[in-house]
Amino acid sequence: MTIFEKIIAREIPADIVHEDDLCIAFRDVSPQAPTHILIIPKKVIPRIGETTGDDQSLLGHLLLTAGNIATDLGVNSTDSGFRLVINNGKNGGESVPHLHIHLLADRPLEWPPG
Ligand code: DGP
Repeated sequence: MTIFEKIIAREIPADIVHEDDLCIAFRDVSPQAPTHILIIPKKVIPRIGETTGDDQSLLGHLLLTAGNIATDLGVNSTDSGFRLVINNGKNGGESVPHLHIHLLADRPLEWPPG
């Protein structure tokens, strides 16, 4: 069981900002920006590269939820803005093998990423 499954099961604490039937979102324990939220499906999926057509609506839900959270947190404007990131595998920087979308905001973010 990954650390994220334990957060879903409330076996370890997290600063949860959203929860619904399909997903949960909480603040990253090691924030890389003043606002750093992780949006994760409750379904156990290791990474985006292992999703299938069966996950189409779930993936759409995760993205819509990320946008809604950005709105709730006041960063969904062209003046402020935010970035969504999905790390996949070793070169992608994945460290927790449970699909998650990073939502980063409240500082200027460089491009290209490091
Ligand atoms: P990634 O490197 O893309 O797999 O991102 C994993 C993120 O998960 C990383 O930014 C740190 C975060 N993280 C790891 N363990 C915990 C935890 O126990 N609680 C919370 N809130 N975040 C965690």
